[in-house]
Amino acid sequence: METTGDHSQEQTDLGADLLKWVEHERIGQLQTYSRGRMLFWQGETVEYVYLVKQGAVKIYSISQDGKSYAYGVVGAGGIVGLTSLLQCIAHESLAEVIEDTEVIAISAAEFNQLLCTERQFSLLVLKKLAQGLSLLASKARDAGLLDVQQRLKHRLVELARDHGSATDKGVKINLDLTHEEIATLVAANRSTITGLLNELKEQGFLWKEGRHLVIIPPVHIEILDELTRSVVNGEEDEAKKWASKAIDSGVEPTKALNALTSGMNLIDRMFNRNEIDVSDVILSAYAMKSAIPIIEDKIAKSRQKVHSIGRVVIGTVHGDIHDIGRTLVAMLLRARGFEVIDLGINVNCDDFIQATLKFKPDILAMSSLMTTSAQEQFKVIHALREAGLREDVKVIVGGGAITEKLKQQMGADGYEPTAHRAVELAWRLTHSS
Ligand code: B12
Repeated sequence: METTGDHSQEQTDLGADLLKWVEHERIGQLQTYSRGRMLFWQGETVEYVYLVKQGAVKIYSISQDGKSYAYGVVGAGGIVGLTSLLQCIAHESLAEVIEDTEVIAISAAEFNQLLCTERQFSLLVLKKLAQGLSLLASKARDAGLLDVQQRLKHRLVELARDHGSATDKGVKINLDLTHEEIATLVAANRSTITGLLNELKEQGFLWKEGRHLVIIPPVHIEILDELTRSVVNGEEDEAKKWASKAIDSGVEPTKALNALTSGMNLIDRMFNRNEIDVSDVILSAYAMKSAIPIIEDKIAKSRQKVHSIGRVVIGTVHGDIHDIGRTLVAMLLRARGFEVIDLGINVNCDDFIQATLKFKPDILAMSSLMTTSAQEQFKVIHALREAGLREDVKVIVGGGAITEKLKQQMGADGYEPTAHRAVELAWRLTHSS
C-alpha cells in the first residue's frame, strides 16, 4: 500500500500544512504530469516520494492472475510512495495520474534525511501515516460488513469529499473515472458496478455532467440510508425521526419514499432467505407506514392548488391486503394534480365496476402483490367489457405480481413497476391526444 491519501477536513489541512512546510523550505522539485502518466510501477525501486499539490493519482496493484485492486485516489495534500520507502522495499503498487497533476517530488535520500533532522516534518508525516492507517481500517470494515451497493455509496461519498466541488444540486466528483476504475475502488466486478450505478441513477442519487459524476449532498445520502435502516429494523420512531429529518434537510420527497421502499425490498430478501419471520415483516411495514404521512404532508404542502388534471380510481384487488405500494401510487398521483379516489385494500370486482360507474374516472388503477390476486385484474377488465365500460376508462395495473407480459395478456392499457413511473404513465394516458 503506497498511499496516505486524505479523507477528512482535518486530513486535508494536515496535507496543506505539509505542502506549506515543504514549499517554504524549498524542498524537492515541482513536477507536472498529464492524465495517464505513471509516477511509478509495481516492483520499481523507490526513487522519489511525491507530495500531491493538485490533481489526482490512483494507487493500485495488479495480482499475478492479472486482476487489479485499487487502494484509493490520492488528491491534494496526499503523499505517494511513502510506505515502500519507510519499509525499504520496492513499490508494491502502481501510481497512475488520472487528472492533470502537480507534485513535489522529494528524492528518497532527502526524504529520509528530513525524517531524521526535521522534527516538524517528521511529525506531519507521522500524522498523515496514522490517518492513512485509520482510513484503511475503515475500508476493511466496509469490505466485511457492507454489501456492494453500500460500499459503492461510501466510496462515492469519499471521492466527493476528497475530489468534489459543490454544485447547486449536489457534489461534482472532479475525476474522470471509468466503471472499471470505480469497480476496483469498491472491490467488485465491473458489470456489478455498472448495474448499481444505473440503479443509483434511476433512484436519483447521482447523474452525469459531462464526464463527471455528480452525487446528491452526502448528508442526504446518510439520511436516506438511515430511513432504509429504520424500515429494515422495524423501528417506527426512528422511521418518523429520519423522515422528518429528510424533509427538514430538503431531501426530495420521492427519494425519501424510494429509501423506504428499498428497506421493504431488503426485508423481503431477508424473509425469503429465512433470516427473519413474518412478525419482522409486519414491524417493517408499520415503520414504513408511519413515515409515509410525514413525507406526504410535505408533498401536500408544496403542491400548488391546481385544477385536477384527471380522475383516478385506485384499489388493491380482492384477496390482497398489501396496501403500502398502492398508498404511494395514490399519494404521488395526488401530488401530480390528479384527483384520486382510493378504494383501499381487498376491493372486489363489483366494487371496481360500481366506482367506475359512479366516479367516471379517466383511469382505473389496480394494485396486486400476489400471483393469486393478479388473476382478479383479469376479472375486473373482463367485467368492464361486459358492462360496456371498457372504452370509457384507461386501466393501469401494477404491484409486485404484475409484469408487462401479464398486462398484455389481460388487455390493460399500461403497467409500470414503480409509483413514480405509474404517475408518468397516468399523465401519458390522459394527456396524449
Ligand atoms: C410488507 C409485506 C406484507 C405485509 C403487508 C403490510 C401492509 N400493510 O401492506 C404483511 C406482513 C401483512 C404481508 C402479508 C402477506 N404477504 Co406479503 N409481503 C410484504 C412485502 C415484504 C413488501 C410489500 C411492500 O409493501 N413493498 C413496498 C411497496 C412500496 O412496494 P409495492 O407494493 O411493490 O409497490 C410498488 C410498485 O409495485 C408500484 N405499484 C404498486 N401498486 C401499483 C399499482 C399500479 C397501478 C402501478 C402502475 C404501480 C403500482 O409502486 C409501488 C412503489 O414503487 C412483499 C415482498 C415485496 N418485496 O414486495 C411480500 C409479499 C408481497 N407477500 C407475500 C405473501 C405470500 C403474503 C402472505 C400471503 C403471507 C402469508 N403467508 O400470510 C400475506 C398476504 C395476505 C393477503 N391476503 O394479502 C408474497 C407474495 C408472493 C406472490 N408472488 O404471490 C410476497 C412477494 C413475499 C414473497 N417474496 O413471497 N405481507
